[in-house]
Amino acid sequence: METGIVIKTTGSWHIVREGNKEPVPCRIKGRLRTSGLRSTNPVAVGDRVKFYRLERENTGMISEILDRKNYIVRKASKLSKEVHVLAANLDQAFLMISLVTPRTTIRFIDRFLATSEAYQIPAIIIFNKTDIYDEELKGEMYDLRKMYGEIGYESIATSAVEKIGIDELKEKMKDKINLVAGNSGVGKSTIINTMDPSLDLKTRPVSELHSTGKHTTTFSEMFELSSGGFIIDTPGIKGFGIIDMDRKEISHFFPDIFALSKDCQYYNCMHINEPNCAVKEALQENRLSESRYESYLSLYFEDRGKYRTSGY
Ligand SMILES: Nc1nc2c(ncn2[C@@H]2O[C@H](COP(=O)(O)OP(=O)(O)OP(=O)(O)O)[C@@H](O)[C@H]2O)c(=O)[nH]1
Ligand SMILES: [Mg+2]
Ligand SMILES: [Zn+2]
Repeated sequence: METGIVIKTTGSWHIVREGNKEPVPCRIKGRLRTSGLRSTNPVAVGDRVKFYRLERENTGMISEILDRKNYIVRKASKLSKEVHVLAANLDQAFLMISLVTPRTTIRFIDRFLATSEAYQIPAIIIFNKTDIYDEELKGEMYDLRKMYGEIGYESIATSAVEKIGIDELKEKMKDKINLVAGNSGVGKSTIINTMDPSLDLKTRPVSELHSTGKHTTTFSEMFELSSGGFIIDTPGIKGFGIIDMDRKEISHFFPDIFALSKDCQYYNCMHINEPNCAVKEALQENRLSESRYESYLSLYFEDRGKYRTSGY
């Protein structure tokens, strides 16, 4: 029995890599013990597995999934209660966004950040395509980086075209397992190619994305970077719902709101319309960003459909 790491999964085949040996396509042996998570995929990229090689063919069988240090999920579909595990055993998650072509919504950013808080995975925001931001968008990026920086989120500004921020990314990803997620077309695969041209990942103009409606990257896959560390390229995410999160807990995953809430009159204040709510006071005094509060509300009222937002 050998222990390896899943670097790609496509349907019933899971590609397992062990050290520097040639990766082996594996199937799953029987029913695996799972963590009780209702997920559409039993094995995810980043999973550490026990497997054995089948003699004649160059394939293998996975017999066990080792306990996950962590994982990150997205909803399998808008209405489904099932989740899709995007990746497991991550050191950090990069959310790549763009302010134009395509524009990532603030709501989407906050959902991603709250999800990574819930799963205790450090998140870093990448602002890509800065070469096509006009003065107004540059100003907006400045404000957003400042706002998120004050909450404690690091961010990096990049351009694959002008090769900006690439060394900074390499440095941040060194010796770690890194996830890169974000909407389709923001440039995830392109930036990875810029960091390591030998990977030669498939990329496609955003204009073509609209005509086919399909993502260019269709399966998550882990690569070793020549500059050190591993990177997981993922297909563009549309929905990013928070799963199995008690409504009362949502504010715990907004560090800025959570910090303020200790001064609310009621220990169980939901910061909606309770008296002497320190969160609402901070909002009125511009000590809490309106967009953050709105993102909180949109998650809080999600089930009721009241604040359901479009765009993802
Ligand atoms: N101007 C500009 N274009 C970029 C930049 N990075 C990527 N692009 C372009 O954006 C388009 C989409 O890039 P991809 O790398 O395929 O996007 P992706 O995020 O991997 O998309 P999916 O695989 O569908 O999730 C391509 O035409 C890239 O050339 C950038 O920094 N500046
Ligand atoms: Mg891609
Ligand atoms: Zn409150």
